[in-house]
Amino acid sequence: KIAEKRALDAADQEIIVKTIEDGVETAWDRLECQQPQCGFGQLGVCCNRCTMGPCRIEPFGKKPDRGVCGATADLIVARNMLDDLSTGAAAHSDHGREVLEVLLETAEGKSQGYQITDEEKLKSIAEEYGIKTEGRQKEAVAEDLARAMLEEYGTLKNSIQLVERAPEKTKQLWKDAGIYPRSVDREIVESMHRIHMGVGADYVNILLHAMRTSLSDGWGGSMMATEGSDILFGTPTPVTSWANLGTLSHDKVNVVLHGHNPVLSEMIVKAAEDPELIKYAEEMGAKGINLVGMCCTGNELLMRHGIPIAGNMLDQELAIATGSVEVMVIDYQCIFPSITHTAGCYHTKVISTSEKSKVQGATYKEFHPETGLDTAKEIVRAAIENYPNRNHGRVKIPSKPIQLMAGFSEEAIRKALGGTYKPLIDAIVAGSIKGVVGIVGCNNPKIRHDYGHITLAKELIKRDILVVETGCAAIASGKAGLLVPEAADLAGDGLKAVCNSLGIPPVLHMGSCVDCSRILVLAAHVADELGVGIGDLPLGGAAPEWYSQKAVSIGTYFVSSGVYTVLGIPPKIFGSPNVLKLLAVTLKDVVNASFAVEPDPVLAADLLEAEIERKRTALGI
Ligand code: BF8
Repeated sequence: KIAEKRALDAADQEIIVKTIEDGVETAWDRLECQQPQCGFGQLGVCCNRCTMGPCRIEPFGKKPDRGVCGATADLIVARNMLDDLSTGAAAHSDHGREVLEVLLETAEGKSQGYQITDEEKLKSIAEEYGIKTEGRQKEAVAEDLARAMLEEYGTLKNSIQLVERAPEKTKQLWKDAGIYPRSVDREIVESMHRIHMGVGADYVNILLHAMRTSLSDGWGGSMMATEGSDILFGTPTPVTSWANLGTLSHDKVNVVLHGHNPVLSEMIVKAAEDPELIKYAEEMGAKGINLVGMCCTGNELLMRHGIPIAGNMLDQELAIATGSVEVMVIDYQCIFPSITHTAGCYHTKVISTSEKSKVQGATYKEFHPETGLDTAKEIVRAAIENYPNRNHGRVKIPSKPIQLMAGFSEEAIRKALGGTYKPLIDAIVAGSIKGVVGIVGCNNPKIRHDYGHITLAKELIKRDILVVETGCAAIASGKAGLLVPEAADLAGDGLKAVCNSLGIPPVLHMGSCVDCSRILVLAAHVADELGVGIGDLPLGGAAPEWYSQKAVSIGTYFVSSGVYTVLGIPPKIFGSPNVLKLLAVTLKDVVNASFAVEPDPVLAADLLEAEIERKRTALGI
């Protein structure tokens, strides 16, 4: 019963029961211990920014109505939101920077194990940047491009090249609103400045800067992470694989790759193919090495190599609780600080690899691109050596992994459509596809694991709305069997016919969370073909189970780009009716899109469908 309440997926439920039997604490237990959670915090009206505080505002119109410095609820809520959003934008963008640093080192011949895989993409992006490509070695072009992209982080030219990809009408809206992003780092640093006590005191101005910062993430840092990764590791093409905790193996060495940056996990994939290490695994009594992904680094590997994915954010503790994981390798983001505590209940070793993300109790193997492959081999070796410590009597692995299809990069979708978006546009005009919704974001123990994602996705495809997904939402759909062409049977007649004719699922896995940038590029291409702005298209966004600061940034750059976005978890803004009104209503006049909050995924589908119909009517279709 408890397991069913906590998670939708049968494989997850099986292991939740095991955590209870084994006495292993999970996020669901910790959420229970936190009840009741602080109401001031939930409303966003507490401020802990300076030592005159902490302060909190009485949310029902009584005193205190100002902090010691005089900040109102509006200002406190807006500042807190900008703080969260900038943290998220920084996480995405710093990940992008690391990818570009590896691209640069690879171009200079200084990295170990990396190569430039997608020359076509290298060339086309270099051309966007005005870098000469003809007659030049790919390494020389890559070096110039990596430097040009890294320069975008602190550029003095007050614009980011990739932002140019946005449709003219959309960019004009940003210019008119004064939110055109200038550089990646600058917007984040300026956010930190603006939220310092005694700087920004106008909540509207704070929120406009939040929009600008989010755009520097979506069309800047995140997009650079995606493009840099594609150049280094290949642009994804459709691939089939498997999902859920059943991807763990009873008789092979299990290595779970958890985190976000593919620069580490790609090397582990190479290391695990080393015949010497495979032989070593056999000598240690295993039948081989089994790599599985988790969260977004798992998505990166799934998209490019078809590496099976064990689960999304709330599966990290469950994977360990199967008792079958020799090593969980982590880089950064979305890793529970208690992961080593969980691992301590079994034989699992947690190996942390990033100087930015050390975890107490983990084995630390600092990862550098110059020695990338050697370090990756050391990690795989450590996993193999831990295999004899597995207590097979304590192992429980769900029996049935679910098949899925992933790899739908923007380029792959365009190719599946025959090289242009015209067939998609025709289908939308004809009404066989009403519109497209991006379901993105996390898990959150406040919502039954995957219930929000799956219920919403099913509702939308039933209504002939094509769904594109990234992050933990996409993994949820993989576990639920929505990422296979046969899932088109669950779609409305129009969408079903389109999926069947193209041989694609009705829910398309577009990648990791930084790959939400792929959704932006797709939207920009469609808008350009029609000569409109993104805000004119019948699109929607949703984050039914979001938890992270990164999701605040994604949601805001979706809305700022013109995509109406429904959140399943209330953001911490309800203590300020003015902020609420600005985000849910006023923004429509600024960027032709706004936020909505709707915890019930069926009602969320109603909202998204209604918005899509409104946009269709405005387009005259
Ligand atoms: O970057 S969806 S829980 S894993 S934050 Fe984290 Fe959320 Fe998952 Fe990927 Ni994105």
